[in-house]
Amino acid sequence: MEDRQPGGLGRRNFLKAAGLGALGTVVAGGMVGTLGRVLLPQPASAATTTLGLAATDGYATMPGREDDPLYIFGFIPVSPTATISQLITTYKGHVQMSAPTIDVKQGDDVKVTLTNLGLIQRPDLGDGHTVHWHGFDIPSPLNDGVPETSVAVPIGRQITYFYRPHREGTYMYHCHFEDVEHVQMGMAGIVFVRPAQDDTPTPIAGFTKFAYNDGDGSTGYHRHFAILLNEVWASFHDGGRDIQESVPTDYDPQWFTLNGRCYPQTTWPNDATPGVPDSLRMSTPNPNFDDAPDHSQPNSSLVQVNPGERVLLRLANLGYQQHAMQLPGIPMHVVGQDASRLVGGTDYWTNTLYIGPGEARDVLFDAPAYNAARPSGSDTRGAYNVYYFKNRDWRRLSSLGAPGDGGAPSGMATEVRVYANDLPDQNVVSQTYV
Ligand SMILES: [Cu+2]
Repeated sequence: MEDRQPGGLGRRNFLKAAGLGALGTVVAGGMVGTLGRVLLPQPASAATTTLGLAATDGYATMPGREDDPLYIFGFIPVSPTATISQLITTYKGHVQMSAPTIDVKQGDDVKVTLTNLGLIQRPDLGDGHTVHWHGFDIPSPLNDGVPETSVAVPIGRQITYFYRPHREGTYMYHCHFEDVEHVQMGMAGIVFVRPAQDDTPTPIAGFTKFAYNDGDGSTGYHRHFAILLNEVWASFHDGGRDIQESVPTDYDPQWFTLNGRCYPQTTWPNDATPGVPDSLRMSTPNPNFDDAPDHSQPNSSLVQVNPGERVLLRLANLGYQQHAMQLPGIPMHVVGQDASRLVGGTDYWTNTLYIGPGEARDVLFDAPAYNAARPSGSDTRGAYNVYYFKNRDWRRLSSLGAPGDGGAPSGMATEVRVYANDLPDQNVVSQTYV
């Protein structure tokens, strides 16, 4: 019964075309691709990563809406061993935007437990949530987070997704339940897979960390930063809060964000940075609570580097518009696209990086020398030179259609700060110092 599709590949002809007369050939030939992955016995994982995410709602602070926080949905990192009732008591209504960056290693087992805490502002909604790892090879629909083909997590329940990432690169993740709405409401973040080559016992071209298994160190880096590009359209958020419908084709965002923040808050440190003062935290009054304000946007986009270091920007766009990003004064070397290394001369240098919705880019640059004669500013790490990583479109450097204080940029911009030479080695992705 093979060859049911004229001109197509039936099962037998597919095996022939792949040079696979018998399944044993798959193993002997080291066949890669979907067939090989499904059939080959997999080696034991090197390690297991266990993560907890809770899905709920909350409020974020946007420029011009400081006194009227924006209603959001999202993921917040939680203990994977906490009970559902503990999580509801602690986190329901206190979500963050964007979702935490997930850092995993090629070949590891990864278990992500998602708990749906429900929505405190909209108890009338029975929405489920899922975790969808966008761009992954996931052979099991159950773990792919597309509710129409598997399951969603109902309110008050949890599920543990299982992955073993086989391909390194920069990806993204988002909720796939009524995804046009839930993604825009804030349920999106970056997940990346570090390559097995990071275990190299001897440096390759002077590097010990790499974007991809390149074999020659061409994607090596000293520091890496994960930055999620997005837009925020008030109608979806206010309509969600007020039980009003929004028409997605009217999409007309007022804010343009990096990791859920607008400039200059994009340059504030991560909320988790030791010693960060409250004045540099994204504190959001939560209309539903009388207790301490939420830290609704904890993820910085600040890029702090020493002169001469090679820097990897892990970029993903989960907005609904294409963005054109520039880093004036520093050429950008694009070495990866959509979690694939650009090989055979397809890597490119550019001063304008285009990135569409649902797309990812891996961009390397070399930090320039520090120019002591022309400091741009200083912080507790000392004086620094600034280079702006920013949207090319001036309208996307505004918020609510207006520039920032004193005519400064707002919106989709952050800073690359080049210090004299005193930053310690980076321990975690997107590490910030105060
Ligand atoms: Cu959702």
